[in-house]
Amino acid sequence: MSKPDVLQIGYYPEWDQEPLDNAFTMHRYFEAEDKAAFLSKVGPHITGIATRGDLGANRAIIEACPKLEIISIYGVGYDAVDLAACKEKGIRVTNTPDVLTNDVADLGVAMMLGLSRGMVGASEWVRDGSWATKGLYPLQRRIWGRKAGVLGLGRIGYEVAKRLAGFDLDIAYSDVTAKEYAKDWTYIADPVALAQHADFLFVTLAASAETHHIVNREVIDAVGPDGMIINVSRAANVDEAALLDALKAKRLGSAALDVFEDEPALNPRFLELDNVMLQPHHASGTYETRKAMGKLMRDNLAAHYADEKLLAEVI
Ligand code: 8YV
Repeated sequence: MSKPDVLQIGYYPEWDQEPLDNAFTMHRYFEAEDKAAFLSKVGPHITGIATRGDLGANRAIIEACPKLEIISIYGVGYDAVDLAACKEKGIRVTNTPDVLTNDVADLGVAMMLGLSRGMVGASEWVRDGSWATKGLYPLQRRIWGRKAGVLGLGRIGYEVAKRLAGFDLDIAYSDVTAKEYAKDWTYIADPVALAQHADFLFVTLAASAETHHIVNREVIDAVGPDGMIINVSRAANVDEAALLDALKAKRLGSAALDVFEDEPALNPRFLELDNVMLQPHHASGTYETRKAMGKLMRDNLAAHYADEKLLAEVI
Protein backbone atom coordinates (compact mmCIF):
# COMPACT_ATOMS: atom_id res chain seq x y z
CA MET A 1 0.00 0.00 0.00
CA SER A 2 1.34 3.44 -0.84
CA LYS A 3 2.09 5.81 2.00
CA PRO A 4 -0.27 8.75 2.61
CA ASP A 5 0.94 12.10 1.27
CA VAL A 6 1.39 14.57 4.11
CA LEU A 7 2.27 18.25 3.78
CA GLN A 8 4.78 19.30 6.44
CA ILE A 9 4.44 22.97 7.29
CA GLY A 10 7.52 23.41 9.51
CA TYR A 11 10.67 21.84 10.88
CA TYR A 12 10.60 18.95 13.40
CA PRO A 13 13.53 17.44 15.28
CA GLU A 14 15.14 14.35 13.72
CA TRP A 15 13.49 11.97 16.23
CA ASP A 16 10.14 13.03 14.78
CA GLN A 17 11.23 13.44 11.18
CA GLU A 18 12.54 9.91 10.83
CA PRO A 19 9.36 8.11 11.94
CA LEU A 20 7.29 10.58 9.89
CA ASP A 21 9.35 9.81 6.79
CA ASN A 22 8.95 6.07 7.47
CA ALA A 23 5.17 6.18 7.82
CA PHE A 24 4.22 8.87 5.31
CA THR A 25 5.43 10.58 2.15
CA MET A 26 6.32 13.94 3.67
CA HIS A 27 6.24 17.01 1.44
CA ARG A 28 8.35 19.73 3.08
CA TYR A 29 6.50 22.99 2.46
CA PHE A 30 8.92 24.95 4.66
CA GLU A 31 11.88 23.99 2.47
CA ALA A 32 10.25 25.05 -0.81
CA GLU A 33 11.61 28.27 -2.27
CA ASP A 34 8.55 28.95 -4.38
CA LYS A 35 5.79 27.98 -1.95
CA ALA A 36 2.91 28.70 -4.33
CA ALA A 37 4.42 26.56 -7.11
CA PHE A 38 5.19 23.77 -4.59
CA LEU A 39 1.61 23.82 -3.29
CA SER A 40 0.05 23.71 -6.73
CA LYS A 41 2.28 20.73 -7.59
CA VAL A 42 1.79 18.58 -4.46
CA GLY A 43 -1.53 19.97 -3.15
CA PRO A 44 -3.77 17.67 -5.28
CA HIS A 45 -2.15 14.55 -3.68
CA ILE A 46 -2.14 15.70 -0.06
CA THR A 47 -4.51 13.99 2.40
CA GLY A 48 -2.85 15.09 5.65
CA ILE A 49 -1.09 18.17 7.03
CA ALA A 50 1.45 18.04 9.86
CA THR A 51 1.93 21.47 11.38
CA ARG A 52 2.95 23.22 14.58
CA GLY A 53 0.96 25.32 17.05
CA ASP A 54 2.81 28.46 16.03
CA LEU A 55 2.46 27.84 12.26
CA GLY A 56 -1.03 26.34 11.83
CA ALA A 57 -2.57 26.17 8.34
CA ASN A 58 -4.43 29.00 6.66
CA ARG A 59 -7.35 28.80 4.22
CA ALA A 60 -5.10 29.16 1.15
CA ILE A 61 -3.06 26.11 2.15
CA ILE A 62 -6.17 24.12 3.05
CA GLU A 63 -7.86 24.98 -0.25
CA ALA A 64 -4.75 24.04 -2.22
CA CYS A 65 -5.24 20.47 -0.91
CA PRO A 66 -8.70 19.38 -2.16
CA LYS A 67 -8.27 15.79 -0.86
CA LEU A 68 -7.24 16.94 2.63
CA GLU A 69 -8.71 14.80 5.45
CA ILE A 70 -6.72 15.70 8.58
CA ILE A 71 -4.53 18.42 10.08
CA SER A 72 -2.37 17.20 12.96
CA ILE A 73 -0.92 19.97 15.13
CA TYR A 74 2.31 19.63 17.15
CA GLY A 75 1.10 21.94 19.93
CA VAL A 76 -2.02 22.54 21.97
CA GLY A 77 -2.99 25.85 20.34
CA TYR A 78 -5.14 25.60 17.24
CA ASP A 79 -5.75 29.32 16.70
CA ALA A 80 -3.43 29.38 13.67
CA VAL A 81 -5.48 26.72 11.86
CA ASP A 82 -8.48 28.04 9.93
CA LEU A 83 -11.09 25.97 11.75
CA ALA A 84 -13.97 27.51 9.78
CA ALA A 85 -12.40 26.26 6.53
CA CYS A 86 -11.87 22.82 8.11
CA LYS A 87 -15.48 22.61 9.32
CA GLU A 88 -16.79 23.59 5.88
CA LYS A 89 -14.77 20.84 4.23
CA GLY A 90 -15.15 18.16 6.92
CA ILE A 91 -11.41 18.14 7.70
CA ARG A 92 -10.42 16.69 11.07
CA VAL A 93 -8.04 18.63 13.33
CA THR A 94 -5.97 17.17 16.18
CA ASN A 95 -3.57 18.73 18.71
CA THR A 96 -1.28 17.74 21.60
CA PRO A 97 -2.92 18.75 24.90
CA ASP A 98 -1.87 17.52 28.38
CA VAL A 99 1.67 16.45 27.46
CA LEU A 100 2.92 20.07 27.53
CA THR A 101 0.80 21.50 30.35
CA ASN A 102 3.35 21.22 33.16
CA ASP A 103 6.26 22.62 31.16
CA VAL A 104 4.26 25.66 30.08
CA ALA A 105 3.16 26.28 33.67
CA ASP A 106 6.76 25.85 34.86
CA LEU A 107 8.08 28.46 32.43
CA GLY A 108 5.33 30.93 33.32
CA VAL A 109 6.13 30.68 37.02
CA ALA A 110 9.88 30.67 36.35
CA MET A 111 9.54 33.94 34.41
CA MET A 112 7.59 35.47 37.30
CA LEU A 113 10.27 34.42 39.80
CA GLY A 114 13.17 35.44 37.59
CA LEU A 115 11.80 38.85 36.67
CA SER A 116 10.46 39.75 40.09
CA ARG A 117 13.81 38.98 41.71
CA GLY A 118 15.82 40.58 38.88
CA MET A 119 17.79 37.38 38.26
CA VAL A 120 18.95 38.17 34.70
CA GLY A 121 20.34 41.57 35.73
CA ALA A 122 21.79 40.10 38.93
CA SER A 123 23.67 37.47 36.95
CA GLU A 124 25.15 40.24 34.77
CA TRP A 125 26.02 42.17 37.96
CA VAL A 126 28.22 39.25 39.01
CA ARG A 127 29.67 38.59 35.54
CA ASP A 128 30.59 42.19 34.68
CA GLY A 129 32.26 42.88 38.01
CA SER A 130 29.63 45.33 39.24
CA TRP A 131 29.31 43.37 42.48
CA ALA A 132 32.94 44.17 43.35
CA THR A 133 32.96 47.74 42.02
CA LYS A 134 29.44 48.97 42.77
CA GLY A 135 28.47 46.80 45.73
CA LEU A 136 25.07 45.39 46.53
CA TYR A 137 22.59 44.69 43.74
CA PRO A 138 19.51 46.97 43.67
CA LEU A 139 16.62 45.64 45.73
CA GLN A 140 13.86 43.74 43.93
CA ARG A 141 10.24 42.81 44.64
CA ARG A 142 9.06 39.99 46.91
CA ILE A 143 7.01 37.14 45.51
CA TRP A 144 5.58 35.14 48.41
CA GLY A 145 2.46 36.48 50.06
CA ARG A 146 1.51 38.73 47.14
CA LYS A 147 -1.53 38.42 44.88
CA ALA A 148 -1.89 36.49 41.65
CA GLY A 149 -4.58 36.50 38.99
CA VAL A 150 -4.88 33.65 36.51
CA LEU A 151 -6.79 34.66 33.40
CA GLY A 152 -8.11 31.37 32.00
CA LEU A 153 -8.21 28.40 34.37
CA GLY A 154 -7.89 25.63 31.79
CA ARG A 155 -5.26 22.91 32.03
CA ILE A 156 -2.30 25.31 31.97
CA GLY A 157 -3.90 27.96 34.17
CA TYR A 158 -4.76 25.32 36.75
CA GLU A 159 -1.15 24.08 36.88
CA VAL A 160 0.09 27.67 37.18
CA ALA A 161 -2.28 28.30 40.11
CA LYS A 162 -1.22 25.05 41.82
CA ARG A 163 2.42 26.11 41.61
CA LEU A 164 1.63 29.63 42.86
CA ALA A 165 -0.10 28.16 45.92
CA GLY A 166 3.32 26.83 46.92
CA PHE A 167 4.54 30.44 47.17
CA ASP A 168 1.66 31.38 49.49
CA LEU A 169 0.19 33.72 46.93
CA ASP A 170 -3.39 34.92 47.29
CA ILE A 171 -4.84 33.40 44.11
CA ALA A 172 -7.83 34.54 42.07
CA TYR A 173 -8.84 33.42 38.61
CA SER A 174 -11.16 34.32 35.80
CA ASP A 175 -12.93 31.99 33.41
CA VAL A 176 -16.30 31.64 31.73
CA THR A 177 -17.66 30.05 34.92
CA ALA A 178 -16.35 29.30 38.42
CA LYS A 179 -14.64 25.92 38.55
CA GLU A 180 -15.58 23.06 40.91
CA TYR A 181 -11.92 22.09 41.19
CA ALA A 182 -10.76 25.57 42.25
CA LYS A 183 -12.44 25.97 45.63
CA ASP A 184 -9.32 27.32 47.34
CA TRP A 185 -9.09 30.21 44.90
CA THR A 186 -11.28 33.26 44.42
CA TYR A 187 -13.38 33.48 41.27
CA ILE A 188 -13.43 36.96 39.72
CA ALA A 189 -15.24 36.85 36.38
CA ASP A 190 -14.33 40.31 35.12
CA PRO A 191 -10.76 40.58 33.73
CA VAL A 192 -10.40 44.19 34.90
CA ALA A 193 -11.44 43.27 38.45
CA LEU A 194 -9.06 40.29 38.32
CA ALA A 195 -6.26 42.61 37.21
CA GLN A 196 -7.06 45.00 40.07
CA HIS A 197 -6.60 42.08 42.47
CA ALA A 198 -3.37 40.88 40.89
CA ASP A 199 0.26 41.79 41.46
CA PHE A 200 1.04 39.02 38.97
CA LEU A 201 -1.45 38.53 36.13
CA PHE A 202 -0.96 35.26 34.23
CA VAL A 203 -2.48 35.02 30.75
CA THR A 204 -3.27 31.33 30.16
CA LEU A 205 -6.25 31.47 27.80
CA ALA A 206 -6.65 29.51 24.59
CA ALA A 207 -6.72 32.22 21.91
CA SER A 208 -9.93 32.75 19.97
CA ALA A 209 -11.92 35.60 18.43
CA GLU A 210 -13.58 36.09 21.85
CA THR A 211 -10.27 36.48 23.71
CA HIS A 212 -8.60 38.76 21.13
CA HIS A 213 -6.96 41.66 23.09
CA ILE A 214 -8.82 40.62 26.25
CA VAL A 215 -5.82 42.12 28.03
CA ASN A 216 -6.49 45.65 26.83
CA ARG A 217 -5.39 49.03 28.14
CA GLU A 218 -7.93 48.94 30.96
CA VAL A 219 -6.73 45.55 32.18
CA ILE A 220 -3.09 46.58 31.84
CA ASP A 221 -3.66 49.77 33.83
CA ALA A 222 -5.52 47.78 36.48
CA VAL A 223 -2.43 45.58 36.99
CA GLY A 224 -0.59 48.87 37.47
CA PRO A 225 2.93 50.16 38.16
CA ASP A 226 3.70 47.56 40.85
CA GLY A 227 2.33 44.66 38.84
CA MET A 228 3.56 42.19 36.27
CA ILE A 229 1.85 40.52 33.29
CA ILE A 230 3.05 37.05 32.33
CA ASN A 231 1.91 35.67 28.96
CA VAL A 232 2.50 32.01 28.06
CA SER A 233 -0.56 31.71 25.80
CA ARG A 234 -0.79 33.65 22.56
CA ALA A 235 0.20 37.21 21.73
CA ALA A 236 -3.27 37.90 20.33
CA ASN A 237 -4.71 37.73 23.86
CA VAL A 238 -2.84 40.95 24.71
CA ASP A 239 -3.01 44.35 23.01
CA GLU A 240 0.73 44.51 22.33
CA ALA A 241 0.80 48.22 21.40
CA ALA A 242 -1.04 49.12 24.63
CA LEU A 243 1.34 46.86 26.58
CA LEU A 244 4.41 48.56 25.07
CA ASP A 245 2.99 52.02 25.83
CA ALA A 246 2.24 51.06 29.44
CA LEU A 247 5.65 49.48 30.00
CA LYS A 248 7.41 52.52 28.55
CA ALA A 249 5.38 54.95 30.64
CA LYS A 250 5.80 52.64 33.70
CA ARG A 251 2.03 52.52 34.11
CA LEU A 252 2.71 48.77 34.13
CA GLY A 253 5.55 47.52 36.31
CA SER A 254 6.84 44.73 34.09
CA ALA A 255 5.99 41.95 31.65
CA ALA A 256 7.32 38.45 31.06
CA LEU A 257 6.46 37.24 27.58
CA ASP A 258 6.96 33.99 25.68
CA VAL A 259 4.81 35.04 22.70
CA PHE A 260 4.79 38.05 20.35
CA GLU A 261 2.49 39.46 17.70
CA ASP A 262 4.76 38.94 14.68
CA GLU A 263 6.99 36.26 16.12
CA PRO A 264 9.68 35.34 15.47
CA ALA A 265 10.03 39.02 14.45
CA LEU A 266 9.95 41.24 17.50
CA ASN A 267 8.63 44.77 17.76
CA PRO A 268 11.95 46.65 18.32
CA ARG A 269 10.26 48.76 21.01
CA PHE A 270 10.62 45.74 23.34
CA LEU A 271 14.41 46.00 23.14
CA GLU A 272 14.38 49.55 24.51
CA LEU A 273 12.67 48.43 27.72
CA ASP A 274 14.39 47.33 30.93
CA ASN A 275 11.21 46.04 32.56
CA VAL A 276 10.56 43.02 30.33
CA MET A 277 11.67 39.41 30.21
CA LEU A 278 11.57 38.08 26.64
CA GLN A 279 11.50 34.38 25.76
CA PRO A 280 11.43 32.79 22.27
CA HIS A 281 8.08 30.92 22.45
CA HIS A 282 9.66 27.91 24.13
CA ALA A 283 7.40 27.19 27.09
CA SER A 284 6.97 23.62 25.84
CA GLY A 285 10.61 23.45 24.77
CA THR A 286 12.06 20.57 26.78
CA TYR A 287 13.32 17.30 25.29
CA GLU A 288 10.80 15.33 27.30
CA THR A 289 7.76 17.36 26.31
CA ARG A 290 8.68 17.96 22.68
CA LYS A 291 9.23 14.19 22.25
CA ALA A 292 5.82 13.50 23.75
CA MET A 293 4.25 16.17 21.52
CA GLY A 294 5.88 14.67 18.43
CA LYS A 295 4.65 11.20 19.30
CA LEU A 296 1.10 12.40 19.90
CA MET A 297 1.12 14.39 16.65
CA ARG A 298 2.26 11.27 14.73
CA ASP A 299 -0.12 8.96 16.62
CA ASN A 300 -3.04 11.19 15.68
CA LEU A 301 -2.08 10.95 12.00
CA ALA A 302 -1.58 7.18 12.24
CA ALA A 303 -4.93 6.70 14.01
CA HIS A 304 -6.70 8.63 11.27
CA TYR A 305 -5.18 6.59 8.45
CA ALA A 306 -5.83 3.33 10.36
CA ASP A 307 -9.46 4.34 10.82
CA GLU A 308 -8.99 4.30 14.59
CA LYS A 309 -10.21 6.76 17.22
CA LEU A 310 -8.18 9.99 17.26
CA LEU A 311 -6.21 10.57 20.46
CA ALA A 312 -6.81 14.33 20.76
CA GLU A 313 -9.47 15.76 18.53
CA VAL A 314 -10.11 19.52 18.16
CA ILE A 315 -12.88 19.05 15.58
C1 8YV B 1 5.02 25.10 20.61
C2 8YV B 1 2.60 25.96 21.03
O1 8YV B 1 5.98 26.04 20.92
O2 8YV B 1 1.41 24.23 22.08
C3 8YV B 1 1.36 25.24 21.40
O3 8YV B 1 0.30 25.70 20.98
O4 8YV B 1 2.56 26.99 20.44
C4 8YV B 1 3.90 25.42 21.49
O5 8YV B 1 3.82 24.34 22.33
C5 8YV B 1 4.92 24.98 19.16
O6 8YV B 1 3.85 24.30 18.65
C6 8YV B 1 6.21 24.34 18.66
O7 8YV B 1 6.56 24.94 17.56
